[in-house]
Amino acid sequence: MQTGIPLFPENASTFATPVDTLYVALVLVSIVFMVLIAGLVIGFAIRYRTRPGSEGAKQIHGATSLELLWTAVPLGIVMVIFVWGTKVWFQISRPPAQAEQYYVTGKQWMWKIQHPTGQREINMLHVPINQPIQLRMISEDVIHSFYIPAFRVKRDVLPGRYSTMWFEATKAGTYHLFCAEYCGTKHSQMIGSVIVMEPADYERWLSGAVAGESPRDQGEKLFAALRCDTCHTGLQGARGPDFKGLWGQKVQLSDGSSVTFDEDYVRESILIPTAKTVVGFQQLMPTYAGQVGEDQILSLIAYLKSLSDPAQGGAKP
Ligand SMILES: [Cu+2]
Repeated sequence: MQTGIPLFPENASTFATPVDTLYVALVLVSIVFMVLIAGLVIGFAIRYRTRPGSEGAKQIHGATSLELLWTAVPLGIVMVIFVWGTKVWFQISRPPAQAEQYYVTGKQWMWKIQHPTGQREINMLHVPINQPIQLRMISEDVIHSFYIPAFRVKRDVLPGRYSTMWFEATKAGTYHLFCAEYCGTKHSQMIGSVIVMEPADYERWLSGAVAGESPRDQGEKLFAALRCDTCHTGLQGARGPDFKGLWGQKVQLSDGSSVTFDEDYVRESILIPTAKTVVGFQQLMPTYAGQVGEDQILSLIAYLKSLSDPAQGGAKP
């Protein structure tokens, strides 16, 4: 565990080096120009100060080559920063396909986390080293922000909308987890630890943790318990759409528009079923707002997603 406030956080993910290199480059460019400009201001003030017998300044109007120079050079510098920054940004924003999906629910004032295999923890996140991890995050109340300085990742966690973030830890150890968005009285206590472990240690930890059902299996049970399956039977003539093979597909709506069948659409349809009705179906579904929490919605999503994953017994999209 780190103590005190280090000048730089530890370098513990694949993002740390690219982010730090860009940051240091920006600081160096700023220092070079600060020294250059301040030096010239002070130097010229001394060199060209008014002295007895001096004639005063001679004004010059227009100097095309000089103007071209001081336009082109800064333009070149900011374009390099732009392209460089964009490359790093893309790297941080695009999770690899093999990333493992973890779920994070933020609430005043704690982080609730669920592993792909079902284990849950609060204010702690155990992850294996050298494995891309994707977090799907939502808040139960106000805006929070999931921040792991040692990994150089930070992302807002919003009520009513999923946000995602990914990282790959490169160094075993325990790192700070902060909420980086002021979220009320005990915001400063909304802290925790990310524990990066060797794969074998992680497996041992998983088997020692209170094993729960996987989000998918919980979702399947919930799907039956909430009686979703009475309308979404998957049979011809059912009152609700069949979900098999639907994940990630475009769905035609009754108003003529279409929507992608994804996390946000499923969540909205559970809470506000009348918002976007699939073409050919009547608006019969009641709202489940107040009956299901964000954790349960995430489980339902994991289940519906599995219906389009042949590896989990689902149909091919
Ligand atoms: Cu918070």
